[in-house]
This record gives sequence, C-alpha cells and structure tokens, in this order.
Amino acid sequence: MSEQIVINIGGMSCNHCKMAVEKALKSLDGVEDATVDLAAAKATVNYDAGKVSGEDLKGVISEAGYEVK
Ligand SMILES: [Cu+2]
Repeated sequence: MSEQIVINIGGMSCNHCKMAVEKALKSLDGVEDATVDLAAAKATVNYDAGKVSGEDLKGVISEAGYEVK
C-alpha cells in the first residue's frame, strides 16, 4: 500500500545536502520516490508501507547526518 509522508529536516545547507538526503531515502527498499525541497527544508516521500516504515525513513536521514524535526 503506497503512502506519502512529509518529513521536516534540519541541517541542509546546499544542493549537495538535498541530493544526499534523496539518495539515502531512495536507497531503502520500498521507497518509490523521494523529493527534497531545500528551501522548505522538507522531504516528501512516497513509499510502500508494507516494506518500509516512517521511522525507517527518519532513521536513514539521521544516519546521513541530518536532523529530523
Ligand atoms: Cu550541503
């Protein structure tokens, strides 16, 4: 079942950060699409809730070195 979540992220300062967060999210099995809006400091993620959880998504952002708000 496909779901969408919007996650507020702190610590992103440039386009590299945006790419790093998108890459980290897309590395998870079950993530269908991940788009980071740098100006708004938000990630919008479409994912299969049967494969990956919102907590998993937040965890991988933290592991990449950014703050989940
Ligand atoms: Cu950066």
